[in-house]
Parts: sequence; C-alpha cells; structure tokens
Amino acid sequence: MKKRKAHPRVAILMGSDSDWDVMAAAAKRLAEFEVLHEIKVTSAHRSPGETAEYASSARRQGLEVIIAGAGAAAHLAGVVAAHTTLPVIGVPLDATSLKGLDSLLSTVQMPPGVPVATVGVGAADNAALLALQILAVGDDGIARRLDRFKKDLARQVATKNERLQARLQRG
Ligand code: RP5
Repeated sequence: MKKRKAHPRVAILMGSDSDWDVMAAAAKRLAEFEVLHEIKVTSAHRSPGETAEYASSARRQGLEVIIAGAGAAAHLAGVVAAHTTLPVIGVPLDATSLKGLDSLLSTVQMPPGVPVATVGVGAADNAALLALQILAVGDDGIARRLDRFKKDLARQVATKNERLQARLQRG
C-alpha cells in the first residue's frame, strides 16, 4: 500500500517574528500531541498578497486549522478567514501601549459571515488546544489524548483544593 505523505495539519501564523515568544506555546502544545504543524511569519498589512495567497491555498495544501496571532491593529486572522473556509483561530497579542486591547478588538469583532474564533490576549496555548479539539472531531487518537489532558486538569484542581484546605486548617 502506498504510504500517504505526512503534511502539516495546523498552521501557526504570526504578523512578526517579535510575536514568536508568545506564539511558541501553540507549537509546543501541538508537538506534545504529535500533530504536524507549520510556522510562518506573514502580515496582513506588510505582506498582504502573500497572506492572501497562503490562506487561499491552505485547504489544498492539506491544512485543517489555522492559528493566527498578531498585535496592534491585528487583522491577520480576519484576512486569513476572508480567504479560506478552514476554521481560523485568532490570538490577539500585547504589542503596544494598549496592552492587547487593540488587537483583541481587531481580532474578535469580525463582520457577519467571516468568523474568527478568538482566544484571550496572548493565549496561544488555548489556541492550540482549540485547534486540537477541532481536529479531534474526526480523530479518535487526539480525542483520547484530550480526554487524558482534561482529567489531568481536574486532578490539578483537586490538588490545589487539598493544599488550600490544609492551609485553612492550619489557620
Ligand atoms: C503586528 O505588529 C505584529 O503582529 C506584531 O505584534 C506587531 C509589531 O511588529 P514588529 O514591528 O515587531 O515587526 O503586525
């Protein structure tokens, strides 16, 4: 049987290499779940043609979800969403004196018909988890791993509760 060539399932896009320190968390989470991804700097404002071309061909390239992080007047996720029917997850980044409020509003306030699933300011890890949950709709392996991840989260909360209860009892 011919083996299918492995291709990236998720794209992590960002407006500048200065966004990488925050966006790296998305790559780390996808790597932990062994999901192939590609990482690219492309800008809605500074390289609009390349961004549109990338988004337009993303589905053809075999990508399934696109994560796009940008700061300031952050239009990267929105422009990508305008050029593809793939799900787009926007990560607003804190890059100006407005501390991310500017990029949050630019990313989340999309016009009707062109949705961007926007996570919190700087929440690249959550963006990756949402991408994994989207892939898990048709991928039992990822769904099982996400299940274990959620059980682990609940265990961590239980430990925090035990710690607090012990502290309260000590007075
Ligand atoms: C945005 O402007 C980028 O996404 C970045 O967050 C911010 C600053 O970019 P650089 O001036 O560091 O390239 O477009």
